[in-house]
Amino acid sequence: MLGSLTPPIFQTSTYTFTTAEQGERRFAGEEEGYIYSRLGNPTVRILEERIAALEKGERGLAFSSGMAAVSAVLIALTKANDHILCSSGLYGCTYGLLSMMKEKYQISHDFSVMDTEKSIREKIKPETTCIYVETPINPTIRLINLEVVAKIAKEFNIPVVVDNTFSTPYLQRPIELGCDIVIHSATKYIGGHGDVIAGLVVGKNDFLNHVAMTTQKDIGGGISPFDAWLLLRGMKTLPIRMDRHCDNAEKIAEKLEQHPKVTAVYYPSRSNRTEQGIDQQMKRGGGVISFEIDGSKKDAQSLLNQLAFIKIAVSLGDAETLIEHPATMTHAVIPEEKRVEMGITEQLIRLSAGLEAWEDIWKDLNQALNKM
Ligand code: LCS
Repeated sequence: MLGSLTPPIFQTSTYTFTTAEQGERRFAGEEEGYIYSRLGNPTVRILEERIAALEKGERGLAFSSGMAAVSAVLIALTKANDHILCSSGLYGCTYGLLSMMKEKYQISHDFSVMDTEKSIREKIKPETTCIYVETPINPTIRLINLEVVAKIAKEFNIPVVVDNTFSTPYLQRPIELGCDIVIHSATKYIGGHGDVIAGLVVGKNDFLNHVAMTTQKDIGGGISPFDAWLLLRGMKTLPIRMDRHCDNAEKIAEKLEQHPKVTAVYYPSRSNRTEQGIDQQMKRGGGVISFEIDGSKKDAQSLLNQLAFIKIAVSLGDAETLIEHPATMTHAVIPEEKRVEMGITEQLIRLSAGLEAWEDIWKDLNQALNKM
């Protein structure tokens, strides 16, 4: 715009009409143009076009949080008495949303490990209107073969929604694998600097136009122009940041596997990538590693307390290395029995490798593990 390299921030809530008749035409959809920033904003529009291009979808929509994106999509895809089939592991608040939808609107859900075609098919019901998966799953880093899920979903004419937060379009593009809708908590790698809460959705024009005019417009979880601008800035460095996150995570995963106090390491390029025949799905393993320690909840907490360089914090995908205890933090809302079934034990720790020198990250983690 006016030759500006960086998109300007259109920090405006509303747009003036030259005449009352123009206002009428805009509201009637007979004339292109902005009306009100909850319905559309030029800075936000640039962000939506860029995420659609990166994910190879027709249209993008931006939201004020990842959860605003998840809820707008799930509410748009369901009505009372419908059913959602989910990966056997989801971010805690997504689980919370599904529980609320079940309690208030009788929209039921089931979980499937989705490791075989049978495990998917047997959970699909006549009232299933959506398949919702995370891969890698937060926080167990289990993977789901998206091509297999998409193939089966097509037979039943059910849309597949993929939460691509952990991978980003740099590492994995679900739409190219046959899935229908992609969601991001852009708070994570897309923003990349720990300074914004935001969500993104990409998919076909028909469905996204419907979301824009219903669950986005009327529930009102759109993004602010400034937050959109922060994401546009973050996106510019996405590939180099992702490669560094992956380099660091690969090194830390390797070191963790050799540590006597660590009983299991979950990281895509090592433990569970080739098993399911999905080498091609992710370009690299991503920046998040989960691991189990030989000890109790108290030991897990004392490990975190011993760290000096690594920050104890939820979220992921930031420049700083962050560590958390899913069972008592991000996934604490999931009832214990269900949580353990998902593989979220009290021994499980999640680490988001930052952009620092990997030696500094490992030095701190190693000294804390040794003291545990
Ligand atoms: N989807 C996934 C996979 C997530 O990890 C999160 C947040 C969300 C959706 C929701 O996004 P938000 O509304 O926070 O932008 N995950 C978090 C986590 O693991 N730690 O803190 C937040």
